[in-house]
Amino acid sequence: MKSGFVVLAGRSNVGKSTLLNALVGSKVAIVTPKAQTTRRPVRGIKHDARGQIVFVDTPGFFLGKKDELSQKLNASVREQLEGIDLVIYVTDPTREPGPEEDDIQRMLRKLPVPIILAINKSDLAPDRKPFLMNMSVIDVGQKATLEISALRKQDLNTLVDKIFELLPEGEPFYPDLQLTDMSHKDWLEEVIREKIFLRLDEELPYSIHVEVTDIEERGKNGRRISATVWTTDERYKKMIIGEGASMIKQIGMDARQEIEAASDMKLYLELTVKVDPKWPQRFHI
Ligand SMILES: Nc1nc2c(ncn2[C@@H]2O[C@H](COP(=O)(O)OP(=O)(O)OP(=O)(O)O)[C@@H](O)[C@H]2O)c(=O)[nH]1
Ligand SMILES: [Mg+2]
Repeated sequence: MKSGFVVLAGRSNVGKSTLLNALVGSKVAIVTPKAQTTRRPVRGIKHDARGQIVFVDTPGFFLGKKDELSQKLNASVREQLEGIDLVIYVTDPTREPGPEEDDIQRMLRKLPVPIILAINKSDLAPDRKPFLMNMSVIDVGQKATLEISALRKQDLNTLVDKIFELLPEGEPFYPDLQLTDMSHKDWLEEVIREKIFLRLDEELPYSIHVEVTDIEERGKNGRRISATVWTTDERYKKMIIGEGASMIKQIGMDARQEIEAASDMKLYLELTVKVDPKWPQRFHI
């Protein structure tokens, strides 16, 4: 049997979390079209007759901002690259490779483990991928270069075959049915944060953090969840709540729908928006 830790690394928005979910076969990580969606190094476990792969999703490497959260996210990527067995370097041919790509490549070249370069979004038409050529000449000493589509689940079998080829022999790390290492509370916070990211415009999501404060069982099939949505500015708080609380209601409905569908329970979700300019300092990954 084979087993090992495989880190998904790459800049923001290339599709690392989409790929994690596709490889595990279940929605473990949240996905949005906005940069810096992933904040925690979520693990997703793939069980296979050949062995077990523990995929580690990382935050997108991001150089544009010098704020505290971005620094922590970048530090987390570096940390996750230690003590692992393999890296999948995910790239996106729709966007021009910037300084982030150079930085990631410098980091990867120093690693003592095999690398697979996965050029994602192969489902898109050629005119949507003007930087495909730039991606296909990347050389970080990788063992293989593959074009895949995480969204359409194309060529993922080839990717998994290659991973098993390169993984060391070993015993499984997690029991058979476990698909993630995330706690239920963390998962709830992530789902709520995803819904906020999807509803709100542009920069606002980055100033938001969700904290589940209470989970209370209500009878046999009911549950009441209280969560605080932290933001850094009074102005943002107004936007999250919306006219006549319309935005926060909508976000609550979106989140409730997904959580109910996943847990088969009736849910009462109570969201409170609070301001704390210092939450990024309190944030632990
Ligand atoms: N067309 C296409 N879109 C994709 C594919 N994979 C991901 N996407 C889209 O790309 C966007 C970003 O996807 P994520 O999976 O959140 O990207 P990420 O790399 O995890 O981003 P961060 O967590 O911010 O670092 C979403 O809108 C996805 O739907 C793909 O194979 N094809
Ligand atoms: Mg992500």
